[in-house]
Amino acid sequence: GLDYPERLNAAVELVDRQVEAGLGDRTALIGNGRRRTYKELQDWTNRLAHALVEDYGVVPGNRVLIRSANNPAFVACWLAVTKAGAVAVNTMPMLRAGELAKIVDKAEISHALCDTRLLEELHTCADTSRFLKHVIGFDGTANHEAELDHSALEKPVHFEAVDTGRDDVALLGFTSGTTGNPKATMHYHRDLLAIADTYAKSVLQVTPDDVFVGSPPLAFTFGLGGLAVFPLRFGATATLLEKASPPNMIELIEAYGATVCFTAPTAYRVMLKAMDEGANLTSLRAAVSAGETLPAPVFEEWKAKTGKPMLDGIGATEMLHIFISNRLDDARPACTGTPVPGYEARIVDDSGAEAPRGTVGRLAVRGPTGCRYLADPRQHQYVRDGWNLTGDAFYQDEDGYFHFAARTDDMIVSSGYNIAGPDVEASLLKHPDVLECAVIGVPDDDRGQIVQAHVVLADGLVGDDECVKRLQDFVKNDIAPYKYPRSIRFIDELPKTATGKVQRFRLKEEATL
Ligand code: 3SK
Repeated sequence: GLDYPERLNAAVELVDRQVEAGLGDRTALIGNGRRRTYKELQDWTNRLAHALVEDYGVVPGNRVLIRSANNPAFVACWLAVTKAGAVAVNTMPMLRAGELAKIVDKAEISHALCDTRLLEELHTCADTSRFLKHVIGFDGTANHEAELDHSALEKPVHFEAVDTGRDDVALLGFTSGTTGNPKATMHYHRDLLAIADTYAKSVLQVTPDDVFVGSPPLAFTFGLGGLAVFPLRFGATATLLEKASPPNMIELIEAYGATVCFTAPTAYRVMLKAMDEGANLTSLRAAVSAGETLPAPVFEEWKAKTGKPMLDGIGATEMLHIFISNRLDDARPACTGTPVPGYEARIVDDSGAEAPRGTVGRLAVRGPTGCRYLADPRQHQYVRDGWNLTGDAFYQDEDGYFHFAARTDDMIVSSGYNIAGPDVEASLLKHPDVLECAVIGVPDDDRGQIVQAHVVLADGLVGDDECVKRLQDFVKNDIAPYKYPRSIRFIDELPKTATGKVQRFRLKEEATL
């Protein structure tokens, strides 16, 4: 159940409990070509925690930034910070000094643990920071246990975890900023367990035999859940990739017989192609797709080629992880599924009243995790009467299943028609010439807005007038003709956040006809 004891430290529950339960010799992490057992991870984490407390003066409540690609050292550092009762702030490796400075200021970061390959930008940020006083390097490539500036190896392997409360903040998750304006969300020790004990337990049905693989950064709560919390909570194995391209994921799936994959639809499309060339992905029993809408053709092709469903789901950094999802034995195309047991969801209109079935409105959700912004006046806009109001427009069908319509800011109003940008994207993606696309509304004197598609063409194709006409005719025949993109621009790649979400706001900023 989710009835956690009042005194609770999430890192203890994720690692020490597995050792106590006799799983110490099982593999917890695979990365940099090496396996680490639960016992090794426990020892490593404890040494790091000693170093944090004794050599760097970390005290409970300190905010500690971690900067690294996905590797075992990242996980060990995160667990050590949590065991020491500090608040982890996990960050993407590609952030620059300016972006890091915003996080450091907002979260009042006192210490930073950083892969030595990524120190430069952090030092630049620390040079002018009034908060960040300790920048501590670790070797993320380590074939030995990562040391904090070489101070952890000599420490004892036993560490008495700080006696945190279940409602103490353990993690600050920064939203990845599809709107360019990041916010910090606070999550408690119990939240970290609740996402595993709801979604991972009842939807993924994780067992100690599972092997996880995936692309989302650990710095994004989607990745932290999928590639650390979920496997560790159930004594399973996480494989970690610093560069999680589809070929690298395929290599791990084949090498370790991975059973659960977390990635985005674009990567699954590439994996589907690779299967035609012989890639063997039969070990996967759950292919989780989130972060972007899953096009129905990708879902269907995956089903046809593997005999297994893709698990589309929606989560949010505010909610920590996935709260609506398809099920392994009940997955429908072009559908996000039903609330994860423990969560409730409904569609509301502008006044906050529940909308009738079939009506597009704002998705509201509540459950064991929820939004608590750190010092942000937008808190009351996001949470009303205990319901978290997401930025997504959905509708609920007659059977109670939830369907994505658009981000609330991706609805396009053109000549009085409401057009959901993702509908047009889904249509364009069915055309073989289109590799990826993003649709936005751009201002138009006659129509208020018109639909503009930004298209990445399949290899070798030329974006000429004929191609524009071909794609427009295709959409007119495929969905209601008023939705067709009156303007099409061809680009080499779509602007994306570090977590793979398309930044439509960037396209809007640049939009000219
Ligand atoms: O859908 C998302 O963007 C998301 C965010 C945080 C955690 C999990 C997910 C799927």
